[in-house]
Amino acid sequence: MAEMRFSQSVSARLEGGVLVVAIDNPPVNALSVHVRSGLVAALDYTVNASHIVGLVISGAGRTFIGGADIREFGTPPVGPSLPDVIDRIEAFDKPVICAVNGAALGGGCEVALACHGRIAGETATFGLPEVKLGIVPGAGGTQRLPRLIGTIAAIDLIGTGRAAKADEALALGLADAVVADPLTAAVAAVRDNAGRPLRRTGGMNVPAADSAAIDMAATKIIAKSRGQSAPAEAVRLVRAAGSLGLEQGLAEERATFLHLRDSTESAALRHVFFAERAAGKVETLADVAPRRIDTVGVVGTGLMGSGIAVSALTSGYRVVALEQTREAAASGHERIAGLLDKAVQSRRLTAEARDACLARLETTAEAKDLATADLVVEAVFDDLSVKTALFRTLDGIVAPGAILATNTSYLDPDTIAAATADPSRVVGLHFFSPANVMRLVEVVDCAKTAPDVLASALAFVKRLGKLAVVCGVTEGFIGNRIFSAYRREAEFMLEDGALPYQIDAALEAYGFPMGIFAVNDMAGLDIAWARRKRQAAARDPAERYVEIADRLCEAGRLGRKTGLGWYTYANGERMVDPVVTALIDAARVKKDIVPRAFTAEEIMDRLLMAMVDEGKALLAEGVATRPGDIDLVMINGYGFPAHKGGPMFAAQ
Ligand code: 3H9
Repeated sequence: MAEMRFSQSVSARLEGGVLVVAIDNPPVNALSVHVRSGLVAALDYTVNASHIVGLVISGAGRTFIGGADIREFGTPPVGPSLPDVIDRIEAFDKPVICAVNGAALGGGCEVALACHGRIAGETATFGLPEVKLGIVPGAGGTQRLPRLIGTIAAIDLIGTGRAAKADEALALGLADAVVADPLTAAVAAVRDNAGRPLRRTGGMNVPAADSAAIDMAATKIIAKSRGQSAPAEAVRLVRAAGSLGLEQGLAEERATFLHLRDSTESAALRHVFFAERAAGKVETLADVAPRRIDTVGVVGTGLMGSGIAVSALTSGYRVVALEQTREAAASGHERIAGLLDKAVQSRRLTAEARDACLARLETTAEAKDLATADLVVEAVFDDLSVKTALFRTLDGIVAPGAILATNTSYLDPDTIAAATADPSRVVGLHFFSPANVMRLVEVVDCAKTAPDVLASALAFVKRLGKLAVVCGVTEGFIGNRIFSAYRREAEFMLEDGALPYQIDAALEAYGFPMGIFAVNDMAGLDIAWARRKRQAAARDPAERYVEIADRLCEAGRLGRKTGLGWYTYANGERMVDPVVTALIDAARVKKDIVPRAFTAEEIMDRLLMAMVDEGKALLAEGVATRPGDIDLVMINGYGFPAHKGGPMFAAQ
């Protein structure tokens, strides 16, 4: 039978008395207004058609339904609303079964929950990721999911926003079956259920659970929420499902959803969502094909190099890791294998996947073994002469089409590129440590980087599952330049009257996992000290310079590794140290500064302004492309709380 069309994004065909509805709203089949109206039209059509026994809902392409259309948030509501569509599905007299071919997220999962059965394909995923957008599910998710899978499992899924793969969904009772061809199975399920009493999730009771275990699950979510409202609200609503009736629970959920949708927290997280999708997109590269990368060379297998090697291995690349001696290569192999073992222990990797990774790994002390690499990433000591010498050598070894990437944090990649005969093949890949864990990579578009080399670097980072932010050449790139500016401001406040613990407390209350002085202690104070000593001769004597960090280092206080830094450390705890307070006092006296009191608000205002001013400078210089890119770097590399949207967003 010919295709029927219910709206611009919803069509259907009849298959033996079953109306097979397809949602086709690229890119992710979001529940935009014409999808909602199309679903209602399909239900209306079916209700009056005696020859149709029921419906299957499916999604075209790789996704089932990616959720509500986030772009519609903030625009005037247009009916039918999603909760109304979903209530209609659940109450429908004929069976409605969904064929979940891919991701069923947010509103998409809520549509699935309201169906009378859920057949999953092998690549299906189910999740309610609303908390990641600063909201709670708003179309029944917090009320129907606990009825189907129990309160504790629902708190975990909704409170974290994580998605469950098909097998887990089956084990939880969220999917009824996992099959290779969900559409055919769903059509059969509609026929089986026709004329029988239907299983309506909203009509079920929430299974009883131990209240201490519920408390524990809730506490775990709230402890991780770093001051965000949505996770706690989601947990409250899921728990309420056990005591409130469906109607009252849905009303409570709707009110909370609408309130949070209009919050700054949600606006910030939506900004982050869209900034992430925009990052790494370079207009001029739209028609540029990336080069093929199968084998990745990694030079240096220290903390950074081994992390990069692990990332590449777990993403399916073959890796050749180079060290200076055979002994160092053997320890590098051990370090990489150790990281893979840890991933197996924490269940991020299966034992088989680890073995496959190790089979793709070669460690060597012979530079010529890098000849087969399509991309070489260096992670050696951050010294210009070391790096230029290395690039000169690599240039003579790798194939003409191979790409050379530097992981420098502060050196000028153009100078490094100039050591090669073909600087167009050089790009910066600034990973953050530990590279197998941290998502962010600053992709540095050097003066002579060829467009297809940049496109290849972006494709490589994407395949690693990481977040690429493109930036131009400047000392410290986006992140370290902003970090330096805000550290400078923190040190000015130190001299003017604030103490390290006060500044750290203000940052931590704002949502940073750790204040700047505690972070410096963790990273070690000696690297920045060495850089300051190198730069001393070039420093403008009229520029304000705070010497306190130098005095700390001279006193052997190099951070956590020495047990002493901006704080004293004992048994893993940081404590205010009167010796540091005395050093700070002495620095003030030396400059005739009379200390004054700072409020947490003033501290945060000044730190934010320092970040924003530097961010604006980076945009003006063309180093950063969009304010959102700067926000992503600070969120993913420097602990800026995502629910505040990053410094550029927060400053608006
Ligand atoms: C919700 O459902 C609330 C309800 O409870 C209650 C309502 C009453 N809307 O990520 P990608 C765009 S809240 C609009 O690169 P992938 C995205 O911007 C929602 N647009 O693809 C990008 O656009 P562009 C809960 C969306 O294949 C393009 O699609 N749902 C939406 O790597 C491709 O995106 C979520 O939070 C959307 N919902 O991953 C799920 N989603 O090409 C959010 C994506 O112009 N989405 N776009 O840059 C995802 O997690 C991933 O997009 C997904 C596909 C896994 C689906």
